Amino acid sequence: MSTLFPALTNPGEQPALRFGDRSLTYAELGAAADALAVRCAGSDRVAVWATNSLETAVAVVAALRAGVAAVPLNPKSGDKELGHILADSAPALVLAAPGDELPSALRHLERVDVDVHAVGTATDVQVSDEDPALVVYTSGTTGPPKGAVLPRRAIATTLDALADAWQWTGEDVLVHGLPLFHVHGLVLGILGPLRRGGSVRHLGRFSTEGVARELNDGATMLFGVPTMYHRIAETLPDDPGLAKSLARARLLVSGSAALPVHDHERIASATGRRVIERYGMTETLMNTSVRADGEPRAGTVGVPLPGVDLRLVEEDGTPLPEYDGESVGEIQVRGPNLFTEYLNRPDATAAAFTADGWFRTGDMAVRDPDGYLRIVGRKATDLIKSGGYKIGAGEIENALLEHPGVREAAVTGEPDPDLGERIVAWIVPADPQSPPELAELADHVASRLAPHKRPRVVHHLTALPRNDMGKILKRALTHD
Ligand code: MCA
Ligand code: AMP
Repeated sequence: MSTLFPALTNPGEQPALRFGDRSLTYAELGAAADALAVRCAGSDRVAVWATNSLETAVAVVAALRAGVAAVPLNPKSGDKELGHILADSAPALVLAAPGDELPSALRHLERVDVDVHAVGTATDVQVSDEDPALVVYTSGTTGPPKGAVLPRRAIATTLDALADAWQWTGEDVLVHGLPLFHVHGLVLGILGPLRRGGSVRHLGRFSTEGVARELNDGATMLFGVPTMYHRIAETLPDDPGLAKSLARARLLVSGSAALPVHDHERIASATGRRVIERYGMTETLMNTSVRADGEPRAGTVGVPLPGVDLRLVEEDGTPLPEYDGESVGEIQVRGPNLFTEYLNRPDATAAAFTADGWFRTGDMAVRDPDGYLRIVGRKATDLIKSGGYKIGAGEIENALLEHPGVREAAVTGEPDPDLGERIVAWIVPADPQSPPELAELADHVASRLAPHKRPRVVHHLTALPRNDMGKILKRALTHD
């Protein structure tokens, strides 16, 4: 396959990456990645301690240059989540920034410090399009997260399709503050600019001030989850400077969850600019987008990207022919943007596809007469999207049940203006006289799984509503 990063073939002094006051040119990135690639070579997989740093970007590029799959780890993962990911993905090494303290779950692994100023030379590595590039862990409705194996082909294809849809070139300068252990922040937000030969400025952590500063200083594109655009919309009335800087951007892109129409409209009326949405999934990378040369219509995720086959199907799998803005079906996709498998989970991989090779997204949508897709819901009620993170109710329920004060637990999502949905825990305490409180349960889940999976609300009940078969009736869980 041709290289994933043409700009690293004969790299020059143009900027590639900037995190705060630290930056690398393409020449520096190539040299550092090549030095590190030698250490990765020959492994199947390497873990990357994916802090929001230059080191993470260099580590992932190095693994890709070595033809080795990178497994990005959320540095806030708790013991249980980390233990699962390490046992499942069995990385040969962990790549981390010098000085970063790693938790004990990682201490059995050989650690290689990422030196962003090292100087190596490219070695000849045989790689094919189908070789795994990344293994990204993603939550399901039950059980621990599954590792989606993303081949090099999928990454190249999705980024080139987005380049077509967004007129994305090496002239673009992207700003974002997304985490680097998921597809949005890593594949779109770091590998995207590098494939185009452009540059990215990462904010370290999202802030409206950081966005305004970079857009005023030459950044052309902003990527964010809806929570970030919601915070921008909330800030705009008191911050005319923010409106001016957003008006300068060539493209404002939202994804990972639905951006409410109210936030779309508030941003458009304050800045004169419309946010465009694209729709993707860890397993499929990007499927649809509003195009830069198309009509930016609030509440839609646009049209299928080049190379993506997309259909809506009824419950029984019959394709829906309608483009009427009303008929709801499950989105199924096919194309070179798809993952190959869930690592070590042939059962889950098989269940995710139809017999004729379509991937079942679980997202429900309608199609407008001109092909624009509108997502209207999700098949599984046990999947929660909070702050753009996908979180499985079952995983949190299992963690809650490991708390000594919890006898029974059920988890649901409820609407939240900032996070989209917030996690709600319904608990039957072991001792009704001293039920475990929210802070304690939140800490318990945060330290086992990850902070974004912690419940934000807890209700104490004397029993969970169940049907005759003993199954919890989540729809009966309402608070009055
Ligand atoms: C709070 N914190 C805690 C606890 N409580 N830590 C430990 N234990 C606790 N009990 C910490 C949190 O870790 C966080 O730290 C800080 O307090 C604030 O917490 P929180 O309110 O949860 O965070 P936030 O600042 O409100 O986060 C909002 C956010 C975030 C920045 C929008 O949700 C985010 O980054 N979302 C992006 C998700 C994403 O990239 N999804 C893409 C996947 P600290 O602030 O230091 O972290 S989807 C995807 O990839 C597909 C392909 C797609 O379509 O894009
Ligand atoms: P993840 O599994 O974390 O990769 O999240 C993928 C899911 O995020 C999809 O299945 C959708 O439910 C949701 N999603 C991503 N982008 C959008 C969007 N623009 N609008 C609505 N939902 C989205």
